[in-house]
Amino acid sequence: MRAWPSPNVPVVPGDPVSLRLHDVAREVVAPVESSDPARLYVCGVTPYDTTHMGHAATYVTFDLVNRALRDGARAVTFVQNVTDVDDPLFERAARDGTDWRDLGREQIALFLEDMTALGVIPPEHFMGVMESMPAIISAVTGLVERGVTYEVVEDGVRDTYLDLAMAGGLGELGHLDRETMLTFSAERGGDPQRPGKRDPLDPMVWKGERDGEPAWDAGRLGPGRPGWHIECTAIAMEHLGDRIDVQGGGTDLVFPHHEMSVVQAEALTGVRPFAAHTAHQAMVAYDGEKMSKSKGNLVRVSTLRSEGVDPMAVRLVLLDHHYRGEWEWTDEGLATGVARLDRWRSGMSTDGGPDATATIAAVRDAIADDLDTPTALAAVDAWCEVSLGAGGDVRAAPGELARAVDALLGIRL
Ligand code: 5CA
Ligand code: ZN
Repeated sequence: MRAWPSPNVPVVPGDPVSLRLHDVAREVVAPVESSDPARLYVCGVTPYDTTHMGHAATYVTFDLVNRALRDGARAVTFVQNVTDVDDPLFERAARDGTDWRDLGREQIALFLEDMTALGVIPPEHFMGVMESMPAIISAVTGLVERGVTYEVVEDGVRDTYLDLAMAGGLGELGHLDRETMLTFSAERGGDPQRPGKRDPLDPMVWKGERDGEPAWDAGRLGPGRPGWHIECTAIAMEHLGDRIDVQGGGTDLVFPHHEMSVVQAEALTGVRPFAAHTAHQAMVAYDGEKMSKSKGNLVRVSTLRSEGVDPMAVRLVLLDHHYRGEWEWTDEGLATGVARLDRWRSGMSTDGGPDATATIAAVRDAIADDLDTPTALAAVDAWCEVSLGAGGDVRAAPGELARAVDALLGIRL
């Protein structure tokens, strides 16, 4: 489907710094290897209750990854899915007495507006499940042909599961004990209690048609719809191939979603590891709990926009927190973002200022160091402090720094 429009990304003077990013599989901060183009896959929204600050934090974080790679003159192929066919979407539509397709369309439109306002570079391939059905069916069929699936039949309905043991076993993404995996599986779309499964953790890859639910024709699989994880495996592989450089999303996806996506891809190709890096945005909280659709404790980007809050101030609030630390959205945090935006605008709209070379280098260094955005913001704050105090006589400096802040941090002044 059509993504949102691309912002203009200026070229930054000086030398780019290679990105080092935490990898949850290896539990180290390691360089993102320089394949060209770099292949970035970020799990997209399930289109209801979009776009809250947790979603926004995730997409701004991976936008920084995208920008850091591009700064090094590397092409990036960025792919993102939209889970436009899934149980939570049907449930919400049923609750609200609306059609799930209409709900999806309306929420995707809102998401595009929010991403545009936040200055996120759009994916090259922005793919819904419905439009990716041939690729998904072919991935499931591929697993069946490799003999790593089995069926569970109940009331004449035939569901297909991945046999984890035959597929090579679970990877080490989550570093979790089995009990935690079972808990997460039950909480996050799995069905560990279902009788007839070989391993309670085996994920469903194709769900046979049920009354009143949408279904697609899938040859030997029978009519039905995809399981959740196979959607991301298939969409990533269709547009990026057998390996990707960065797989991203929030920490709530580490298990089972990313783990299963990887196991499925590796079972299909035999190429390991499928994802050189897997990185996760920590959960953003509100009112003392993870901001989540199911709890309803949401602050939406669109609500703030309609209240006249500059989306760049929202982006500055998100960047004020390191992506690997959990944090809570607060009114005070927003006020800090608004004030900082004001100060940066004043500091960078002068006729001249202190030389910005070292500040630009500091911003680059901080981002390259596992996206240390608080340090990057502090470097720009310090430059503004001097600019608005003692001033400076380098005519090009304010413009240069403004362009660097635009390109590297995605803050348009
Ligand atoms: N469609 C699936 C991924 S394939 C999904 O998880 N959709 S979602 O709408 O629930 O979330 C979209 C993205 O936002 C995911 O990457 C998720 O990990 C992230 N996310 C959700 N809630 C939060 C939160 N409170 N803090 C940070 N990130 C979050
Ligand atoms: Zn996903």
